[in-house]
Amino acid sequence: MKTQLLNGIWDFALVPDSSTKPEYNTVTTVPGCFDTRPGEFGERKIGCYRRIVTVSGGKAMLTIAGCGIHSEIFWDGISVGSSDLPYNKEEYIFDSGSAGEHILEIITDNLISDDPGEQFKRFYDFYAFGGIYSDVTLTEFEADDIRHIEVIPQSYETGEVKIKVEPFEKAPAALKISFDGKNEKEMPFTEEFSCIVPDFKLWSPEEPNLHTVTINGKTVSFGIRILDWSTQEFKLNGKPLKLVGCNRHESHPEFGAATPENLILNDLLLIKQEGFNFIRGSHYPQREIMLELCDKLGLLVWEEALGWGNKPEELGDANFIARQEQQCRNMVRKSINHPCVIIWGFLNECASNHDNARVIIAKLKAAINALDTSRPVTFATNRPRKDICFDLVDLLTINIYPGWYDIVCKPDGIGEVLPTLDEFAEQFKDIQKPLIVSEIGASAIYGDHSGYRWSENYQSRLLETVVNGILDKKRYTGVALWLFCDANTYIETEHFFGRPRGFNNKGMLNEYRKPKISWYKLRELLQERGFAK
Ligand code: ADA
Repeated sequence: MKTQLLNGIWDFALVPDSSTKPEYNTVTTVPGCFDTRPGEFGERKIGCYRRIVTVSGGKAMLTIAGCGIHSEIFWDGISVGSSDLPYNKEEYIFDSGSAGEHILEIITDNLISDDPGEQFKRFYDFYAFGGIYSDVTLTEFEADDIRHIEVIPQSYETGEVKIKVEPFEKAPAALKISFDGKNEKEMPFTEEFSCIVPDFKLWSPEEPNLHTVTINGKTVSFGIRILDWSTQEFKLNGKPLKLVGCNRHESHPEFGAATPENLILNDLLLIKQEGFNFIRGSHYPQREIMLELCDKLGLLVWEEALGWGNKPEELGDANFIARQEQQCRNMVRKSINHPCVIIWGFLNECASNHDNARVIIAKLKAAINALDTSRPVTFATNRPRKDICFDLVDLLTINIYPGWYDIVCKPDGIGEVLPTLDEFAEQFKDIQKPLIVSEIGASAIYGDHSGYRWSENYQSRLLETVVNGILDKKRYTGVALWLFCDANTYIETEHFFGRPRGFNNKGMLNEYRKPKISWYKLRELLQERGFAK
């Protein structure tokens, strides 16, 4: 098996529609978003990427770990696959032909269509970037090479794990297995087996110990930790967790969704230094480097499939449902070995007060549980007072905006925060599921210190009240504040009225990661409360 990383410089053309033939008269870099190129922001077009790839010939798998809205892949001019699942990691298997040079083209757009089955909608409150967001790799394989390995921890007391092994096309005769590169053992092929990890160390936010397993030359990293969400508490290795964190978009004005690795690292270090232990990866599958870093830094992650405010007609559309199911399967397959991922989610703020939601939510939960039952599954609701789907999922996760949207014209809405938290604690007092505020926050324009709504000080007062409230109220298992940093959003729809500068301005930092007042104040608060050092 040989894997080539195909990142770097590619030939490039941007065309307005599919009837225009690309001329490839310029270049671009992969990963990269074409609508962050000078002069192209806000353009909805088709990005055409081309490069030469040298292979030994035979079967190959191309992996694209996330790209724009609709994509099609061509090998020597012949289509080898397509995707309409933005932000998803997808694998394409094809015959690469004879040894030597071949032409690989990836055609990927940021065109938004109003077809109900589409996964990215015009009304989503984050900018739909175009381009290739993440790594592109090509793996040449033999039929009995190992394609995929899953490691599911079974016990934090014994270090037992269940391992699933998937070959490309046919089972190899034997498996050669070693943990942490030591003591290789051989056994006859089996698709699934349990074993004890030698000299195991547990993974936790405080001590994020990782192990590796190598099977027939393929290595994956994993961590041993067991989650328990069977009561109102959320436990990791038997110890209750209080989740205190923020939502984060993979977004930057200069890089779009193709954020550089170093920027991701710096964001995570900021989050960790702040005293947060939890990130909700809103609102789409996360980049692998982000999850790898969270594994190593001991940050806990909620990962979710792409969805936002989906309406009853979308929730009932057969294509929409099938694509959502596929997204959930892709996400679990991609991330199952990451100990940092502690929650699977989907359909942020869908019409969960409508019957159509019950059908799709049950299907997505089942699609995830068919692959993984070691983590809780949920969706974030923005209608907790009239939601009819709470019984279908494992957690109670609510997006609420007391003091921001949920006020009319009082001079100051911060007084709404604690009573609202009390109201939901009371509503859910008898349900044996953890209760998490998955979004809460207020907009603040960077530099506005007036103290009124939209100012940094108002946002800070609101978020401080929230964090104290969540830490004081036992019924709450956690909170993900909205939002880590300001992020590009609507410029094309009427929603721009609520999004000055074309940004969702509820960040605690601005889009260039410059702190607002809340960032400093919350750090002090989290230090006092024993979360930050
Ligand atoms: C919702 C939504 C977020 C964002 C937020 C806001 O709760 O889930 O993506 O749009 O509201 O800023 O209004």
